[in-house]
Amino acid sequence: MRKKIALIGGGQIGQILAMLAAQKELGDIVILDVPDYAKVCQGKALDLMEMAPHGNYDANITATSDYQDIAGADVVIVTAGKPREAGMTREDLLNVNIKIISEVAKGVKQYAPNAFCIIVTNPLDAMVYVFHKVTGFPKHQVVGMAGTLDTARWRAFIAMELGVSVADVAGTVLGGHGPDMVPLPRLTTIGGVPLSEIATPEQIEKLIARTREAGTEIVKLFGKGSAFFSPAWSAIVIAESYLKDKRRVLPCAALCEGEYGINGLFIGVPCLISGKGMEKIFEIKLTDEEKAQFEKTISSVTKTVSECQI
Ligand code: TXD
Repeated sequence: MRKKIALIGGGQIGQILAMLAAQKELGDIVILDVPDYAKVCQGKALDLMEMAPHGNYDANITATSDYQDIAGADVVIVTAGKPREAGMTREDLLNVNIKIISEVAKGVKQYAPNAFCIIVTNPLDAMVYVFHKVTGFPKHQVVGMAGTLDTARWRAFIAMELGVSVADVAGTVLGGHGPDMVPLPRLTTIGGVPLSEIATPEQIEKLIARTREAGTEIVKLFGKGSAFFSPAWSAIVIAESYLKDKRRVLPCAALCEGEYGINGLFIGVPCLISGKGMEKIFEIKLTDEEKAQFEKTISSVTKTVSECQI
């Protein structure tokens, strides 16, 4: 019996999610979108079915606007919401996306109460908080996808800057999905060699700045809409770890209840993603400087969450 993956939102990221989940044969896929867009999503689903012979994957891919069709989903990935336009901050999306995420949360709670849920919609740290609040799901069942994207960007920029393979760049980014996220150069290595022994302090500062502004850099190039290839793959990495019990340790927005001295906030931290969902949060012993940066991102997320009227 194949697993079932529900993609709530079949737009830019949703369509790539569907393609990647199919190519990886993670399960059958149901794309859910608003009635006005459901037919387009049905076209995308059919198009992906017609790609299967070349892609050599077996998956039943459908689209709907009826939550009954996501019944029993094992994984739910939520991209429903408005993306940024040039000049907008992620927080500018707060009020419009709170309404959408609250509606989505009610539908998921009713029809897929046991699903492992990966929230993508921005402002991410607030939207995963809202989804968790409205569903009342246990914390192991809900994560936000941002850190896996921010970490991929951090690693990609380092590889581009230093002319090395991305495969050998290891590191992580903590905190909120915003301009005060916390890349950790101290814990970043290239083939085991500490970043600080290969890159100059100026290069490291440039890499941190570019990672923090990576989303905005793409929004500016697009003018309307935001990144979709890298966010899609970053969400699939989490879904795959859950579905295959790969036990990856990935930076996700998880509900901290005491970890890092935080209580009741979703924030980007290293998480063990297993067949049980978000099984465990790993704490890193941060230096005083890293702690100060982490405090800054926590206060930004706290401020955005405090503005969520649900
Ligand atoms: O790292 C991250 N978390 C971010 C997330 C990285 C990039 C993009 N980030 C955010 O994801 C972005 O700011 C948006 O809030 C979401 C989705 O971005 P995407 O680029 O996929 O936006 P689209 O193409 O507008 O797709 C959104 C879809 C679209 O098809 C709408 O019709 C649908 O969401 N939508 C809904 N579906 C179901 N139910 C409701 N109520 C609904 N409202 C809109």
